Amino acid sequence: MSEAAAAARKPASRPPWRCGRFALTLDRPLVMGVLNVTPDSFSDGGSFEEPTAAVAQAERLIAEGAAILDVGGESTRPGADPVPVPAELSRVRPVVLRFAHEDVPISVDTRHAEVASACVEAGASIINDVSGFRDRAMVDVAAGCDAGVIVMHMLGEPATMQAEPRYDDVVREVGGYLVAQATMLEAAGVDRERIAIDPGIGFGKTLEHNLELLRRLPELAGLGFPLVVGVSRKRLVGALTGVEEPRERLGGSVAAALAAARLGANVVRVHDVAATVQALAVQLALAEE
Ligand code: HH2
Repeated sequence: MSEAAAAARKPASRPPWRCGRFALTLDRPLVMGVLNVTPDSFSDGGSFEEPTAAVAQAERLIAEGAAILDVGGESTRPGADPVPVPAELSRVRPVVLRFAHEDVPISVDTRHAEVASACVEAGASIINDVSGFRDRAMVDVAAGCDAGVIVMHMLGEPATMQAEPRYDDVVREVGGYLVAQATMLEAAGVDRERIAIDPGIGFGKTLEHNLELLRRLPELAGLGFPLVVGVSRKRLVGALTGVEEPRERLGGSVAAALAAARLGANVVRVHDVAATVQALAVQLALAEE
């Protein structure tokens, strides 16, 4: 193939995603490793609740190739109990502080402005808000710092989101919501290059809604923002495979991450970093000429 033809086949280059002191290049999919410092997360609750266990797991995820570490202190599984802010902060802040000066950006997965603010101060470079910056105080935190932000779509609240979710066209409605929230953030003073979007697989969606969102991911990738997708170990994988135990959903989770990356996801949020990094490397090599 001629050089000109090769250049023509290359995906259009995107500006980097600006996240504090990091500028994340998006010419290949990035793996975001999940660290839940919680007693009750749906797949790993209780495993990394102790600070030493949490730090050891973070080190492991980074060594396995995570390009971003996503640290959460409150489970958002359907029906989960809300966690008081001081408790959430005491779970996540030590991990953020420990990794604040490493080469991997730390993302804080929280719905609470006080937690986001304290973690950015402690060195976090990304605010990952599963409630999509609906809370004005969270918008103010984002506008007052230079962290990257992930705007995720969730229908309602974790306690009620799976009670008969309905959409006319799930992809259009989720995409429209994400663009509206991103536009609102820009108007509030958050630079566009800092904003990423996420359809929120499993957050107020039936199996069919989730599948439709994943199959039509190129439509969301075309909205002009870095696209984050999290399917890892979720109920969708269990429903398609009959595997009840979330930790045993590795094969399905890797397949979903590969598909999401192929269909336009820039960041895949996963629990099993090593297997996903390995699978993506092979997928990428096979797509190259
Ligand atoms: N999924 C979960 C939590 N945070 N953030 C983004 N941006 N996208 C997601 O899909 C997403 C998310 C749920 O997974 P997990 O953190 O493993 O479970 P829990 O909420 O029970 O802690």
